[in-house]
Amino acid sequence: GLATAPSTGNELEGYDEEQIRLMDEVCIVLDNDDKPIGSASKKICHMMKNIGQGLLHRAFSVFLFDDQKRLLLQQRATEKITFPDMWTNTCCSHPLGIPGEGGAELDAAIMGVKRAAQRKLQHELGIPPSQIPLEKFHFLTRIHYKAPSDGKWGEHEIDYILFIQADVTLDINPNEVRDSQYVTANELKEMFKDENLVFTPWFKLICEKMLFEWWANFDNLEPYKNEQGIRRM
Ligand code: DMA
Ligand code: MN
Repeated sequence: GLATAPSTGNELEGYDEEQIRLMDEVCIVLDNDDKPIGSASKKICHMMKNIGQGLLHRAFSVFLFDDQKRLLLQQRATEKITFPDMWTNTCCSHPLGIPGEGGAELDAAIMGVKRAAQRKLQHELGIPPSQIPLEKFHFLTRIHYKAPSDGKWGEHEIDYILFIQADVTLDINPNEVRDSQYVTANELKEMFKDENLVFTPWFKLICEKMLFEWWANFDNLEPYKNEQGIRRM
């Protein structure tokens, strides 16, 4: 396995208690080709000193659209340990080392991230799973990216991009989400011009390289779905 730096135990001092607790979640550790090679805590996976050693884990990013094709954005809570207060796509998190969320082959991995997405859309935004059935999620592609949050924490992930169009009710978890807003593509482009708003690095990457093209082709997404390759960013 991959040698990670020993934890000194005080890395989480001063952060929100619930967010500290969530750092015990078990993430899926990957090789560069998205094959699971083990597991490690969310805390271990997000420490820059381990990322610097090559530690890589599986993640997902959901883009949820309403019936008018507006995208639901969220602003991350101040309590988040990584990327607090930043605006981003509807919901991001990790499939965990629990039954149903893993998978070595792409088809099983896609099913695993859809289950994780349903779980986290409920946890962060209070969306009932019945409003977002698994078969409504569409897998587009995977991106492999690395991004520091601050000196101590960061991301290094293979991130599964999922689209879903659904009418949902929200019951925001304030420990996760500070604000939310539906936007059109033009409204999002206007938000990017506002110097007072900060966006997560993965959301900016996905927007620059793919999102606006997908969004413009919303009614003809078939050619963009189920991409087999991993986009390295
Ligand atoms: C992690 O998101 C996943 C990506 C794609 C950055 P997150 O920090 O919001 O995870 P969680 O909600 O589990 O804290
Ligand atoms: Mn992560």
